[in-house]
Amino acid sequence: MKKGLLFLLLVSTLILTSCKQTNNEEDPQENIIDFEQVYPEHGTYYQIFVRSFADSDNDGIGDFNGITEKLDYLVDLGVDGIWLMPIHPSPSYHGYDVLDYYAVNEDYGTMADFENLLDMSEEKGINVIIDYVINHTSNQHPWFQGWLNGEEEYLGFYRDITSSDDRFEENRSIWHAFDSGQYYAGYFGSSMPDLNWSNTTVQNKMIDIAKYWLEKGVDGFRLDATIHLEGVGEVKAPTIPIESTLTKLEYFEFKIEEDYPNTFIVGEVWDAFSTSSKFYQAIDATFNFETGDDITRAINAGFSNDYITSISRQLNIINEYEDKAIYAPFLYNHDQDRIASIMNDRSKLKLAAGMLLTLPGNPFIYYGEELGMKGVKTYGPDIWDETRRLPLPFGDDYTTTWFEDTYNQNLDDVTTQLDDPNSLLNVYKTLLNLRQTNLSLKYGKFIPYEEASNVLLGYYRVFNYDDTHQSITLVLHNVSDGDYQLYLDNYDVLYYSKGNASFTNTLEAKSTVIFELPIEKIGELDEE
Ligand SMILES: [Ca+2]
Ligand SMILES: [Ca+2]
Ligand SMILES: [Ca+2]
Repeated sequence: MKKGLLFLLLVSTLILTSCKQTNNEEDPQENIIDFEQVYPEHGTYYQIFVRSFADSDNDGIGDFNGITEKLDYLVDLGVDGIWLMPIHPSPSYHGYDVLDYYAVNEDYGTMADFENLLDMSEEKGINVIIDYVINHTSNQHPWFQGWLNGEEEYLGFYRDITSSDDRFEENRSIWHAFDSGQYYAGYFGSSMPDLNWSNTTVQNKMIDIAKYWLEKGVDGFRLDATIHLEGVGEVKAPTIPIESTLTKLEYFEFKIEEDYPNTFIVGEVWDAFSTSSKFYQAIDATFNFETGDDITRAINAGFSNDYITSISRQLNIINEYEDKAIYAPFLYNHDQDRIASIMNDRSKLKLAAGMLLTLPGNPFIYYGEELGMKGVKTYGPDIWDETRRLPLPFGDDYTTTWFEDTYNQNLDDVTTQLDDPNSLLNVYKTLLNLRQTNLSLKYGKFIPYEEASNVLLGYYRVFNYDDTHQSITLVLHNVSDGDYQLYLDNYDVLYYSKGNASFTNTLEAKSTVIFELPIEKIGELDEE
């Protein structure tokens, strides 16, 4: 009896298996693959300054619950993840001088509020990465206070030298006096002492902190000031700062991924791409600080001789790191003037969005960019970058009031722009949602368009997974001030920045069009 039953079970299993195989052969696309599992670290990110984003309890300051209650705005916008600028207790408004890496800033809420934000984000399919200030602490951090007092536990946590030391002469301004004839390193000023990354206790402490937040459910980190870990003048010659930093970072990433695979780590290496790309040796991504200027220059000049070749060159460099490397373009961030202050023209801003959000990798959007928010540095005794980090105008009582905004009084708020089909916000929404549903735009290879010119910037995005899942798009930007006549096959228009219905083979001045191409075209382009 038992044998007979087993036989029957085996036969039915075989039948089921063969049915499945037959189906696959008939239609390979039936074989559904969850590409978010295949490429778990890919997606577009939205950078949030928590203090300025959304206020849930009407104290004027943005908070975790505000973000949680506005998650639907982000889901609707079509981003895949958020990067929260520093969330830890800090004596400053910006938080880049951390007092306690294991706690959250009470201005922003409680740990329970933060954990709830993580839970709700996961439920709604939004990844969360947090700013991790690894180069330095606050000078009020217990580690630094203990180190100053000469407590044994903190020996070697920071760097100290005497003026006779040759390191002091190399980069004099980063050394700050703390005792007669003794100095400590603080690249960003005396209130932010640099941790000594040559010290293995410090390295391990920083790895432990990362794991603490990963255990809570964050999906990764934006590493602050990554290039300064072993900065110039901070480490003694003949040590080469970048190589020394890369060794430390490689260990950091290795130890983290050992326990938490698929952690997304993106570093701030504010330098030319030729330098920042070296960090792909150690971490998943570094922000591309050239993208914003390249896009702005091409749009403002009305032409570019090298935009496409420069991106191709950059992608070739990082592709040497294979799957691990993720391109991370962005326009501008919290340390820079906002793009709407650089180009105050809706068509130009829509074109910039089209140029950014059709690039490979993980594009980052700075909160408010989707509205055309303005903001520039203010030169004053007390105010500096606050005016680049102003309250997001939601148009409801979530809008924060911690800082008076004199730059965006005439800007249409979120509520108004959502109702306006021609708004910049709706352009971001359309592009981001298209990118989420189109495999080529999200994951595809970047191949320059052969008919491109210095006013018609163009590229294909080609996705070919095992020859079973394929998609191909052609992206064209007219950066000039005149219309551009296209002579193309009757391709499907996926997106036109002037409104899909109005596209009639004329690509208007300062506009973007995206076509879906027939799969057969892949054979011609994807011949490697
Ligand atoms: Ca609040
Ligand atoms: Ca340093
Ligand atoms: Ca990773």
